[in-house]
Amino acid sequence: MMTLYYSPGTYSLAAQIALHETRLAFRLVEVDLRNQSLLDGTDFHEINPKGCVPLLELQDGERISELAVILTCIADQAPCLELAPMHGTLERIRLLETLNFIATEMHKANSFLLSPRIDTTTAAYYRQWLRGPYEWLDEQLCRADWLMGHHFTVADAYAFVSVQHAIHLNINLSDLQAIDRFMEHMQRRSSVQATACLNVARLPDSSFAEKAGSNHTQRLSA
Ligand SMILES: N[C@@H](CCC(=O)N[C@@H](CS)C(=O)NCC(=O)O)C(=O)O
Repeated sequence: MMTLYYSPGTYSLAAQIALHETRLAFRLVEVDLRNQSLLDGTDFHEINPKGCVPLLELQDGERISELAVILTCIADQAPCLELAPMHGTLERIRLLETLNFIATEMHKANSFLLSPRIDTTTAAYYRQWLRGPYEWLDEQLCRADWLMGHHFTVADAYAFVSVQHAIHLNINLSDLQAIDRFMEHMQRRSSVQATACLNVARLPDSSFAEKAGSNHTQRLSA
């Protein structure tokens, strides 16, 4: 059975959604990121020297880090479901391109905004800068229901959690209607409902994330 090391309210939710999509059995192990330990006191650094979640442990004990890679790996566990296009196809390359974009342009920049050490000017700059990647996301979603076209893939799970974080961090997405529609589609998927990730209150605390009462936020916390 696969094991996912995760922390509530982090991007590891995307890996949980993808695991639910495969309908394969998996085990969740919670990590206390602040103390860098498991709940039983085990030092998390011994499991993942990077100290980051998510971390996926395969049935044979191999451990995989980096969410974009974890998502691809999860999709490959259930190839018949086409959560990722087949190896050797241009569609596969397009998926990797998209996962990498979310990882480097959205996920990382969102992480900076969660730091209590970021000053208000830099935070405002990041909030403004992050509009670019989310406008790109909106343009992609104007063309089709799902990020890679007419079929759900693991990129949608990553994008969904990225939008949740952006809303929590008070990045203004209210005019991006394709994203709005996409979030509604995602929330209807049983994999998303199974993760209980609709509870925005479980997102990490941030000194800069104002608890905005936007439509998005209300829907996410419903
Ligand atoms: N490069 C990693 C980054 C993962 C990451 O930033 N994880 C955050 C939670 S979303 C984390 O574990 N942060 C460690 C900490 O806050 O101490 C990936 O893409 O998976």
